[in-house]
Amino acid sequence: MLDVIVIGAGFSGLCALHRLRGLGMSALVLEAGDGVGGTWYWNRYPGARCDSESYYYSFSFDEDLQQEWRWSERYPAQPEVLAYLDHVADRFDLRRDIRLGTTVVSATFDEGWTVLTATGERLRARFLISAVGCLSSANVPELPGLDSFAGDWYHTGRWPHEDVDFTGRRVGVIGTGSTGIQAIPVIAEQAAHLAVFQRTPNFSVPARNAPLDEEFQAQVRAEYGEIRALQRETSNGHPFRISPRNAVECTAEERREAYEAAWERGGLRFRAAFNDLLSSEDANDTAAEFIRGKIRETVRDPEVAERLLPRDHPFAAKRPPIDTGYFETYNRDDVTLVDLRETPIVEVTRDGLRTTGGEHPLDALVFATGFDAMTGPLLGIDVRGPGGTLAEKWRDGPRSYLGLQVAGFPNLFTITGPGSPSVLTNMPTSIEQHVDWIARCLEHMRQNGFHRIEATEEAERDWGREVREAADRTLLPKAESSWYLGANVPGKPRVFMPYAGGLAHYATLCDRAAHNDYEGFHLT
Ligand code: N01
Repeated sequence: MLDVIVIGAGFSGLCALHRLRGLGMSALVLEAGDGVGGTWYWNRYPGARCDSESYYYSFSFDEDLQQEWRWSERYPAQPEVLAYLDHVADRFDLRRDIRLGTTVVSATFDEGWTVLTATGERLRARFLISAVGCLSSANVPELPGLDSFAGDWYHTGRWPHEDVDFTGRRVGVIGTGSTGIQAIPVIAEQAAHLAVFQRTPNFSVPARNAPLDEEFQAQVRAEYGEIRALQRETSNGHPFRISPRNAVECTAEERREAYEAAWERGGLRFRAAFNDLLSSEDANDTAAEFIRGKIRETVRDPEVAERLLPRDHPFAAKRPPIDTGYFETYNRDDVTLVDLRETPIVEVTRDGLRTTGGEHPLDALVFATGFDAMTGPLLGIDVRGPGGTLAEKWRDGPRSYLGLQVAGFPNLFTITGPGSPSVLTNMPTSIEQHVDWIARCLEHMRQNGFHRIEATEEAERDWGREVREAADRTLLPKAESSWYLGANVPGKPRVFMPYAGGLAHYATLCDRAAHNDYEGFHLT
């Protein structure tokens, strides 16, 4: 029997394998894809790029790695992140314990975990670590008639490996989340005509991507110690602090100056312009109105601009996209915005997409429609504890203790599971924090002769309340169509899934539980 089976070979699985090896444990990683990289293996859509900046969207666990790796741009494009993860797999000789092309079908606990793969193989391990990611289960809406479509259709999260050439073709994109907003300007460059099918207008801030010069890279290398420390001290794992100023206490002129500066700097840091943007509706309104003003200034046709204005959710209550030329794309003659609130989709036809406003002829259709987030990847596996299945347990929404363990599922750890800060943070920072905690826990168990660890029902209940209360202290639950709440998947329970209390505070709580003899966990 192995010590550990890890499911998934993205950032989480690679990090976990390296760390477990360091403990002298036998570990095997099972990966459904034919390569490592997880999200960065699957998401090959045009324009796919990371919204965190390259120098900190990376591992901190190895000083030589961070000193030697060179990023070429402020935001790394998908091939560059994938090359980085391939490099990590080679550099630390991880591949010999990774099985590619291996889909896990079920995992059953019986004094250890038995994992069944799609090829019928059974593997046994004392511990199971889920490294399946938060956004890996593609959400393709069930549109009537899709089977009859004569053109090609794609989901951005399952993009083909060979080049998709849209030259001379009429393309439709459904979805204007972070993915759609990245893909739309790039597809528009290629396609003969692009129709964007928008259900909810979104806020977006310019990314301001640029090549990285050697001077900046040298400075980052010299300061990596401080940069990594800062990432661990902040609420979202980014190496910048949120301004201490409150928008509501500033004059209109002071706010305008701060927003203009943040707009010019670009990127996710825009939301750090003031301290109260996610806690005060009045403050948030000022940021939202500033961005709406930018959209009006950018989009030449006032009617199109009006349709692009987000009004139904506070800024950053949904994960805010960042873009390169997104709103400018609507100034092109070969791009049409279709407002699905005015004219909802009726069906896919042989030749295109029919809304209540008429038929849009298409040669290709791109679903940028997101994911069954946070719970979808794990519930895609039939996980069975001694008392029942995870699907039954999570029927009304996910429950966990610290997003690390689920009561009733001994020796199962979930890296960036629901109930942890995960998707509200820079993911590699959260992943390293979880892997470190799990590794220290396993070491503690070995040293003290424990074989089994399980979160208690009581700790799980209390943590569930804390997750709800932390969200309610913010404006995040006010975005009713957000995937944070599961709202994008029909029939999914509406539960705010990530922990909104901040990564630094959360890490303190995890450390405190460990320090207090793994309070909230039952060890035997
Ligand atoms: O998915 P989304 P995404 N009919 O769920 C629409 C991360 N990410 O892939 O808002 C019509 O945000 C839906 O409309 P609505 C990042 O965390 C990271 O864009 O539900 N439309 C929405 O517009 C991000 O948040 C990077 O009304 C339908 C869109 O599809 C997360 O991934 C880059 C529909 C889906 O937006 C998910 O982003 C890209 C339907 N039936 C993404 N169903 C990085 O840089 C859905 N929509 C790391």
